[in-house]
Amino acid sequence: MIQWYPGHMAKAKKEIEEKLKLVDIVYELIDARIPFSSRNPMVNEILKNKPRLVLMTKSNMADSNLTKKWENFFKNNGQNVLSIDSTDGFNIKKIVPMSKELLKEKFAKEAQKGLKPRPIKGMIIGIPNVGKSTLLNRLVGKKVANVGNKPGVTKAQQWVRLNKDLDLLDTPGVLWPKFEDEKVGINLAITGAIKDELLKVEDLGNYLIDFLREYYPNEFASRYDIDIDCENIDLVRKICKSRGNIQSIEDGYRLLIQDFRNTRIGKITLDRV
Ligand SMILES: Nc1nc2c(ncn2[C@@H]2O[C@H](COP(=O)(O)OP(=O)(O)O)[C@@H](O)[C@H]2O)c(=O)[nH]1
Ligand SMILES: [Mg+2]
Repeated sequence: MIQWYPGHMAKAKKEIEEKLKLVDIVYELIDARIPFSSRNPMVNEILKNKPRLVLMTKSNMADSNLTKKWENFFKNNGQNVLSIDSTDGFNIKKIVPMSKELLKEKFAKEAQKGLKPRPIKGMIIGIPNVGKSTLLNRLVGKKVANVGNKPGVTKAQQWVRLNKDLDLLDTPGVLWPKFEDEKVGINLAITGAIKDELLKVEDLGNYLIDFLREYYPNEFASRYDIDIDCENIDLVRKICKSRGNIQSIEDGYRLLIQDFRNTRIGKITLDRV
């Protein structure tokens, strides 16, 4: 499995801590399909008391019942949460009003001191592939991410002005995923958050089959029009057969995972509350 060495972790942590000083609020992105597995275990330690809005991305790919349960779970733990989708724009317009509400007191105090009204300063953080760049681009309404990487473009453009209400740091903070828990690693690989080459496709596929059979039997059976009540290997054979052109069992597993990633099986959440 890909590894974050202690040195990398320390560096990523330090980079985010440096940027934290510059912002009023942090947008912590987690994937609505894996709200537990896509959360960095040290995020609380890094963010401390910084105002935070948890954004569950890719919610149009997740099971809406589970998304509601996860929202309630976070709220019950005293966290501010909003499920969004950066591809179809779902709930994106709520981000600024919710941020204003969260920072009401801070801004009221500044006004009392006679300071001029100013935009909120925010930053986006999250593990790779959770949707940081897509959200930034969506909020700005054009491609801005990675502007600093092009030759000839200086890093001067540190802030992106979204509107009169919100400025965002143009480079999101990248957090590392957690690897201690095997199940978490599998969930990250199935959703495509980490490279799956280092995990056996059979292991991922068998995990997914068992999960779908237990929690989404109808969606699973109807996707391939098969009876799913059999050994996994036979089930994969049936999947291969349902698609005439699939030769090897391994390719059958691969197809299944690909179908999951493209939401062809259904809107599925892998982390239960
Ligand atoms: N359906 C859906 N896909 C998303 C969403 N946000 C990001 N993606 C997709 O997830 C992949 C990774 O997104 P990206 O923004 O590059 O992730 P980053 O590594 O955190 O910057 C891309 O294929 C995006 O199109 C979302 O809200 N909904
Ligand atoms: Mg990115």
